Amino acid sequence: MKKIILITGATSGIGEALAIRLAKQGYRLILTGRRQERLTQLKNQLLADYAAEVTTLCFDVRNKESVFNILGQLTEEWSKISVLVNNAGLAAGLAPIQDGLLSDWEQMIDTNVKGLLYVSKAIIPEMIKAGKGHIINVGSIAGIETYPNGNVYCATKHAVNSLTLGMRMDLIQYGIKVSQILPGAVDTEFSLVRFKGDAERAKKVYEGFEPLKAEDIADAIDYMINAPEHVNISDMMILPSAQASATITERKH
Ligand code: NDP
Ligand code: 8X3
Repeated sequence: MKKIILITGATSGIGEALAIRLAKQGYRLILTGRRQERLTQLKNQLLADYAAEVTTLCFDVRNKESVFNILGQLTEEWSKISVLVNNAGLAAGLAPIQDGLLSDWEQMIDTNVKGLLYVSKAIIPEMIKAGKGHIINVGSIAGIETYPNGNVYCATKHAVNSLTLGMRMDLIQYGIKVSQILPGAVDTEFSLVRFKGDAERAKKVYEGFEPLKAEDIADAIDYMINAPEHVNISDMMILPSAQASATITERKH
C-alpha cells in the first residue's frame, strides 16, 4: 500500500504540481486549500489520469478550530499520514515597514507561521505513534535573506526556517524526518496574490529572466520524499539560474 501524503495549499502553484507528480507515482493524497472548486477539479483530474486515491479537505489553515476538527475527523485509514508538506502560504504586499497594512501582516503571520504550526500539531501525534514520518516545510530564500520591503513576509519565512530546525531537533527521537525546501522566484499565483490581483505588476516580477516553474520545486520535493529511509535531505535551496540572491537577478531587457 502506497504512503499517504498530505499537501497544504494544493489548489495552485507548487502544491498542485506536487499533487500531480505524486499521484502519477500512486501515492494516496490528502489535498487541502480554501477553494473547494479547485480541489474537486484536481481530484477528478487525478482520478481520471492516474486512478489516484485522493481525499480533499477544504479549510483555512488560519482557523485553528477548522484545522483540528477537520484533520481530527480523518478516518482511521486516512489519519496514517506518512508525509506532511506544509506548503500553504503567501506574501501580501511589498511595502516599507512604515507603510505596511496590519491586515497584510496578520494574514502572512497567521498563514505562514501559525497555520503551519496548527497543521503540524494536528498531524504529529499520529506520526509519533507510528514511530516514523516526514514533515517538509516550504520556506524560501526570503527565510535566509531579508530584502527591502519584504519585512514581514521575510520574517515569516525566517520563522519557518527556525521552526524547521526546532522540529527536526524535537522530533528526531520519534523517527520523524524534518526537511525544508527554500525556493527563489517561482512563477505561480504567488505574485498575483502578493499584488492583490494586479496582473501587470505580477508579470513584471518574472520579466527578463526565466523563473522556476512550480514543477521544478515539485521535482525537488519528490526527491526528498523518495530518498531512502535513512537519508534526510534536510534543506534545499533552489534558485533560477538567473538569480544570485534575494536581491540580485540578471534580467535581459
Ligand atoms: P500559490 O499562490 O500559487 O499557492 C499558494 C497555495 O497556498 C494555494 O494553494 C492557496 O490555496 C494556499 N493558501 C494560501 N493561504 C491559505 C490559507 N489561509 N489556508 C489554506 N491554504 C492557503 O503560490 P506558490 O505555489 O508559489 O506558494 C506555495 C508556497 O511556496 C508558499 O508557502 C510560498 O510562500 C512559497 N514560496 C513561493 C515562492 C514563489 O516565488 N512562488 C518562492 C519561495 C517560497 P487557496 O487559495 O485555495 O487557499
Ligand atoms: C518567495 C520568493 O524572493 O519573492 O518566497 O520572497 S521572494
